Amino acid sequence: MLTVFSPDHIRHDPHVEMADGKLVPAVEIPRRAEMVHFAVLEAELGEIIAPDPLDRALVEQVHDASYVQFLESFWQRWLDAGRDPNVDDTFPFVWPTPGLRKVETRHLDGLMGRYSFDAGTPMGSGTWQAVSASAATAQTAAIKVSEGLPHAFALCRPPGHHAMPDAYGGYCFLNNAAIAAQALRNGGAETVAVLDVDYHHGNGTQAIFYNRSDVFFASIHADPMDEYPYFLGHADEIGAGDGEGFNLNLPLPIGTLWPDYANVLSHVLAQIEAFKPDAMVISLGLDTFERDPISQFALKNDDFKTLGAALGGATVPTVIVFEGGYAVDDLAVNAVNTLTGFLDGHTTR
Ligand code: Q9C
Ligand code: ZN
Repeated sequence: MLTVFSPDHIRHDPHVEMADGKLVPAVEIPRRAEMVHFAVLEAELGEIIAPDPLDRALVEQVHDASYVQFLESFWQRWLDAGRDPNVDDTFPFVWPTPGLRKVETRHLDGLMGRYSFDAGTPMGSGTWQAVSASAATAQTAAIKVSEGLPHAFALCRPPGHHAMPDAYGGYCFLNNAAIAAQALRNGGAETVAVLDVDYHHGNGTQAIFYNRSDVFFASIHADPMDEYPYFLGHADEIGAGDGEGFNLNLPLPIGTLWPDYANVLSHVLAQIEAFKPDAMVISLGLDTFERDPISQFALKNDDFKTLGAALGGATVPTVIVFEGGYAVDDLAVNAVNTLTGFLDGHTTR
């Protein structure tokens, strides 16, 4: 399997994050991607290439141009405002919730709130370099699949599935999976299915495609009644307008083990098959693992082989996009288990 990877991810290097009501050590750290990169090399999964430059027009098919401009200009604005250049972790603290106005303020604290939805996502000096390389990674993998490869692995960091059309959050800035899905559409796929198996609901991907019937979004995740992102990902969200019936959420309880997960997964895969997509994107979060430090499902190392094989059974050209997963020392084995399981299971029709 082709892997796309950029070393530029290390430019996003947060040290602390806001969680449990206080600053704690950051979990979305460079070593995550380094571990998976090393594992892919060592397992000899195939060629590893660097991404092509990011196509801004593609990004603006799934994000607002003003939001992308905010991300790109953030650090220069920070410096221009005379703020501490040695801080790696900046956080918003005020948001235009309903009743307030989404004003494009002169003040950076207003702008950060305007373009975010949580305080749990640090930004720093190199965040844009890493974010744009991560999005380019998804774009390149999708184009390779459009050009005829049966599958490709986009080793993205930072992750993307929480990123909204105009807001960052959940460690995500640009929605890599949405960019991959849109690139597959542009490359000739009439219909694309996005299957999100990260522990957390992919609120950003859902929001981006909620009114569209050409991209079917399905997600298996911890019940947002009990888990981040709380305010999206509930089972009654089925899509709207043209997109009604093209969004499927399967929330599962805290503590879910592989057998229950597997049952729901086969149901979702049957729904996706009924949709008859021309191509598929998998948002691959490895935070369903039993020892993930911020998550509460209980998949074991070997379960990821079975997960991969089930995903590979879908028989359509597939882009696998790396999302969450914070048990850093187990990311290597869990990633390779999923990818090799996928390869064992995959045949293109
Ligand atoms: N106490 C992804 O997996 N905050 N994002 C968790 C833990 C947000 C996870 C707080 C978690 C976001 C891509
Ligand atoms: Zn996650």
